[in-house]
Amino acid sequence: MMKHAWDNYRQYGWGHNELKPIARKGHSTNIFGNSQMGATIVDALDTLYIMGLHDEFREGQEWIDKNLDFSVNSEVSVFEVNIRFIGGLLAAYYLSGQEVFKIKAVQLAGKLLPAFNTPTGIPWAMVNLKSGVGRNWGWASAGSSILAEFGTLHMEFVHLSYLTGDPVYYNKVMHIRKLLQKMDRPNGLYPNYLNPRTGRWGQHHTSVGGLGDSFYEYLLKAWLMSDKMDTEARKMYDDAIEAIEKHLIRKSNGGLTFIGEWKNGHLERKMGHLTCFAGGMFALGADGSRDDKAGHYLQLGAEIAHTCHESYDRTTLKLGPEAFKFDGGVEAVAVRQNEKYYILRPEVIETYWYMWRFTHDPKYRQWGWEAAQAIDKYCRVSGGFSGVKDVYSSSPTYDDVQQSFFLAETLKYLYLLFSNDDLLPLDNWVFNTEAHPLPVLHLANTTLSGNPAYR
Ligand code: DMJ
Repeated sequence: MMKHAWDNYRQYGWGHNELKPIARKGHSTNIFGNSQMGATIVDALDTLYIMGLHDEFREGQEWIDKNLDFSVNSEVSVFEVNIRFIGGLLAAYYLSGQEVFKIKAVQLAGKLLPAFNTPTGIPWAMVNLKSGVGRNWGWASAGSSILAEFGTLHMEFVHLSYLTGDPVYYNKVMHIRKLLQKMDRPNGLYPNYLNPRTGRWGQHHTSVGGLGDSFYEYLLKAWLMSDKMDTEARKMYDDAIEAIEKHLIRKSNGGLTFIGEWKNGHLERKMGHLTCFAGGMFALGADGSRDDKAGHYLQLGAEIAHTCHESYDRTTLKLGPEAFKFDGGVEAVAVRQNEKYYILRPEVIETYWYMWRFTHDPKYRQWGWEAAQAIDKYCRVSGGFSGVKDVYSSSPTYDDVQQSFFLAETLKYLYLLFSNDDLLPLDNWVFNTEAHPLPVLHLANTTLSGNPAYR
């Protein structure tokens, strides 16, 4: 599947950000501005490496060396460029030892820094790579920045300081953390929107899915990647998860555990495909949890994995919808037409993989295999892999996009699910939110905040 996705991108979309596998041409979305930065190449590199596809890896490396240029007049998403490009380049560097990836990651990070020039230091969602001018998405509440965007920079930025000896990156993300720590949180929950001019929350919507998700993930992973030294991050994670469990996690009438969303003063009993990553997060955070509740969090992870599997199993294609409800007799099923699509997302398989690593219960491999077969049957087209618009329809129509995260995440997690645990052991590697593995840093005797001589 990886070969099919890569070869077709190589043939029809090379250098573009993504591939349209049916039209057989390049594709891009507004997260990459009008740039042609080879997002699929950068996102796929470490997967190619891990799978032993070394010729393909070298092709990608050559393209990056010769063509990847960040001085383009293009307005890109700071978050997406960070998780896909900086995360992808850093992982490729750590795995292969090739300097070019580190050099490019640092160049690109320099281009993102102007986004932090706001009255509060909370970055804009978008920045023009040439002019450095930043702004926020027009649709975000009251000109706000998004929690899952400005809160998902920590891992990559700490690694950048570690690798360069320049504390600037570390200082930027620690400033965000300090600011968040000082703020009041309604019911202990973090709202999704924060205004970077005033430092005040926008609408009090809270989500463990889109707009919130990877902020929580990075609190846990900040602790893990610091070799468990960053106890401040662990505490923030524990506090947040306790509030989430109290206010957002419920059991449906049919006994399915789900994570709802807080909106306009009430709990919306709807869960997104994106939210399904949380099963893996709970399992990953079980060890080291407060009050020795490891068993509880592993169980919660298993329950979320089960619910998300049900969301796949209750469809015609055996692929999960974008969002599903637990309301009025409906359980784990999408209701609105515009929530029935599957765009090659990884979160459910990601959770299967973490659950597999922590329990070795064979059902997770079985569920992963079901998903792999369904993707191969319904999303494979002759020019690559495409998302489908309705997982309940027996004659699906395609969206004609091969997302870069399909190669970065979905196929990587599937491959890892059927590999031995000594391939990227979780004691040594922490995966960023785009599934790019970064090594645990042993920083006990060093400081990242002003001592440039630590490496
Ligand atoms: C990926 O880019 C990342 O996993 C991100 O955290 C959420 N969305 C997509 C995949 O669905």
